[in-house]
Amino acid sequence: MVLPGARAATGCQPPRASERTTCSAYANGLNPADPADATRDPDGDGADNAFEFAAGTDPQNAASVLHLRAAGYSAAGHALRFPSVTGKTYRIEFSEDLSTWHQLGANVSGTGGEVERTDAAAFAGQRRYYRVIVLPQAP
Ligand SMILES: [Ca+2]
Ligand SMILES: [Ca+2]
Repeated sequence: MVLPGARAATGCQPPRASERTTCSAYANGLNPADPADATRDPDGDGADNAFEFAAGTDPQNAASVLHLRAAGYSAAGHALRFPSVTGKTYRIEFSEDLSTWHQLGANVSGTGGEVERTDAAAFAGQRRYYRVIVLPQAP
């Protein structure tokens, strides 16, 4: 849906980076002039529109959402997977108390597919919490 005053969703190629946000938002059926749009979750995937925008996921598709999941434990450690978006950079963190967080390995560049990383320092029976963070893009 293209809202009044918006450019057409197809062929939308704004010349300046500052216009990309508006163009992308309109293309996704959102209204940048409505601040309440940021906290809405029209696809019901649990990620609000502001988070979906930062993560590069589709705010109109519940299957498109950033989530970290455990992918099993082996002698190599705990495997973790998440769907990534090309051009995004992620940091996986772990905590043993949900208070102090530590970075797990190097930052991860999005591939457009699922990414897997292993926490080799984790051992069976150990309780660790994990989270994935989308790092801000350089201007
Ligand atoms: Ca959502
Ligand atoms: Ca979504």
